[in-house]
Amino acid sequence: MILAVGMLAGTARFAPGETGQDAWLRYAPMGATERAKYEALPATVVALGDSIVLATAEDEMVRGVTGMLARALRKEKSIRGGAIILGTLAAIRKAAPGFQPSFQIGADGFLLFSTQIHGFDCLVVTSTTDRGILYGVFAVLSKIARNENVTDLNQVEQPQVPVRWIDQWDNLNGSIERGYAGPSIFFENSAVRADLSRVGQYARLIASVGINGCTINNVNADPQILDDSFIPQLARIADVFRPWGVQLSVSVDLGSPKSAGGLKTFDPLDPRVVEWWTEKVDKIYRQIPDFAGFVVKADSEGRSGPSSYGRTPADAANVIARALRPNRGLLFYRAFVYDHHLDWRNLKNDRARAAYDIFHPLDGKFDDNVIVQIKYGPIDFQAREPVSPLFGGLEKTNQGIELQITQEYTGQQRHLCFLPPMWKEILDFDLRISGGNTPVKDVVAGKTFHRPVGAFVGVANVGLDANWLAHPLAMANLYGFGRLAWNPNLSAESIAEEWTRLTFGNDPAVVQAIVSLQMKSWHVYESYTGPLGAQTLTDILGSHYGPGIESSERNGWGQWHRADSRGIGMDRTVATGTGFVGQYPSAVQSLYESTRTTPDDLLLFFHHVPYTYVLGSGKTVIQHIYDSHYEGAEQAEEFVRQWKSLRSLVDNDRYTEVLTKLEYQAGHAVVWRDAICNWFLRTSGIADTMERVGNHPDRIEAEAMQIEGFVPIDVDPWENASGGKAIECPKASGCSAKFRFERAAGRYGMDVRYFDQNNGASTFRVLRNDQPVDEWIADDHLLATKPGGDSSSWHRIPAILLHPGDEIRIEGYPDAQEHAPLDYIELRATPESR
Ligand code: GCV
Repeated sequence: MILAVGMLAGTARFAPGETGQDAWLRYAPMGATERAKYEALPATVVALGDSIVLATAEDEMVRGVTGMLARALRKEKSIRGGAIILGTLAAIRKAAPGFQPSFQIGADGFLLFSTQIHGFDCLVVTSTTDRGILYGVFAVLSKIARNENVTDLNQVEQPQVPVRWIDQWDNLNGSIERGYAGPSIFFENSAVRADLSRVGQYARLIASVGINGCTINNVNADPQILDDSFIPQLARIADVFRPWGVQLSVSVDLGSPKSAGGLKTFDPLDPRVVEWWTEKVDKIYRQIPDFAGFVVKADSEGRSGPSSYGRTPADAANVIARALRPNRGLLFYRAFVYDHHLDWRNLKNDRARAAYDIFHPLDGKFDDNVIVQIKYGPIDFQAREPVSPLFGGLEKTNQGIELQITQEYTGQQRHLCFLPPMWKEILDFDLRISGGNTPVKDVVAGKTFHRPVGAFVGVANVGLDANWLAHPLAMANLYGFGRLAWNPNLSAESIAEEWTRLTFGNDPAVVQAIVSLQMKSWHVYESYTGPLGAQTLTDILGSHYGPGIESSERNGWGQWHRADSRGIGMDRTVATGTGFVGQYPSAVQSLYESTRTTPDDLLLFFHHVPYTYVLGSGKTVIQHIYDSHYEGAEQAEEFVRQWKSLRSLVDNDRYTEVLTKLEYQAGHAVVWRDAICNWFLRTSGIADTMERVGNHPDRIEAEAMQIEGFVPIDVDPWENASGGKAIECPKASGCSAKFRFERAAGRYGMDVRYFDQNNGASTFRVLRNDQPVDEWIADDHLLATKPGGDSSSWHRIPAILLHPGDEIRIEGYPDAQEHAPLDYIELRATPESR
């Protein structure tokens, strides 16, 4: 009873049913003490102008103040008392001629200024543009939500990067490539959705962190997006974006003039193709006057491209860019161009070289409204990669950095992986171009080479799920991307703290615990999925999710780690390897050319070494692989304990959702740990000095139990099931597997490891001496149709009292194509039983 009262007291501070839909813009009501700080805040808001963006800013101010401070904020047309004043510098000077702030504010920047106007105390939110004012309003409301002071303000904020876009990889049929949170908010059934309310909410969210453009469709673009009949539909989305200052852009397929336009060619230099693009772009601007531009993926992963006609990416980009230029549209050309049919037998081949080899020789050949969009690393959004050398190889070309918010290779929003710490390492990395201080963040902001534009692009892939990204804590990545695009000098920790306060409130215990979880999460994820720069050792041919160590080898995709019985890693040195290291400026080359100076966490990206190679840490490579995977899995388990400390401090909905995800993650970390450790043990033949790998004294393999109806199966690849085997039940009436408990009497935690496919929902039951203990249905939506590393899951029974001789029976009842596959159970002695 006491517990129940405590729980109520804890949850009462949250709105019932926190779905996460409002994300960091909840504007949750404050307690009286927090509210007191804002007593002097004016009770009216005056918007000096009538643009649609200014009206949005005014409405947002009212929404935030009424939501958080439980009091009205009156809209007035003129300054007749103390007021929050929203207006451009020009409008404010007109209304209050004496107003002369001594700051320069550039595009999208804003000034928050407490001052007297006509003798009244006012809070001025101003900019040179209405969009800047909207950003200023969000900044004021963020301060209030974080319980910061908003009196005596005198603060200028200027974005460091002019172009801050989100890319979505939504398909017109409503699915999302590498999207993990439900269907598209933009499309369904080959059309723009009738109901665009989620699009409006999304525009509000991204605008609040300063995003000014959004590309709504997959870079693997469907040419239908440019159909004349589709343009009015795109215009509907642009209309929904516009009040939030977000400009619409789309991805286009370079083959469109031929595949959709009926021409016999899509050769970018053919005059008919030039004309086709010009007319198409004109049609778009007639209906969407603030259209932002296009994104192009070409000559990559099967997409058509200029190489079909012997033309270069610059030829292709410029033709479209020239059509966009009269309306100030931008053309993003992705540098993610590579051959995925490389000969893996040739040790000099290297996919990592591709972007630099192709784009560096074209430096200076791109028009000024082209931005070359470069993934942060030379491969593909791995949990650890060095920065792309192309950032240092384009001095006369606009560049943008592409970061991935959707966690394609970093746990797909089932694993917690807060990415700003990784992005910070990339952004802060000093390329030392010509020996200078040239961090990536300055290069991509356009500062280093004095370019007219620079850009940040984040691939977000939010979906219709109420909380946008499926994992309540994953939204910190979307927030963090926006904040870093605005100001790459912010620290990851300060971003985590801001986000947590806005999303979960200001309770210090909550803030401390969530920030700590977030800040550890990337390293933890990396440590159990393939450290030392070997890349994420996942199934690169399929889901990019569970372990798939050999999937990267012996094929043309070029994500090789080249592990064999003697050693591991790609030799990318100039002296003996692929020469990739030579693409960096000379100071960085000398860092990576030698094993001695390469940091441990990138060693295997740059060098092939024997397993016995001794790292800077003093450990051998093989022992590091074992240790880091065990430590990572332990820390994932620790995340569960840490989260549980917030039981009464976080609303029940989000508490439960996060707990379920973290418990699953802790289980999947064990799958990763065992797969990688067992594979390397078998491949290298070198034992774990701590004798953990391959030894599981608490584990009872399903295939070793006494089975009735179940049949043993081999799991492929073998390392993704314990002992390489599992059991399945082909009988509709159900099967059982049992064993006798022979250890000391006591309470034991029982983990049942089973496979949860998405083509059925089997039922499992656990019985002790014929008495039911637990029952569950395997109905998670994991991306797998067979037993393996993607579908492996666990069910935890916290404490079961056992005596020697007890019979434990697991019953499995298949459903559809899922045959109640079972791997093992593990009995963990609880503290009482020891
Ligand atoms: C949209 C990786 C992903 C693809 C993605 C591609 C890209 O290969 O797995 O899904 O395609 O990158 O960025 O173009």
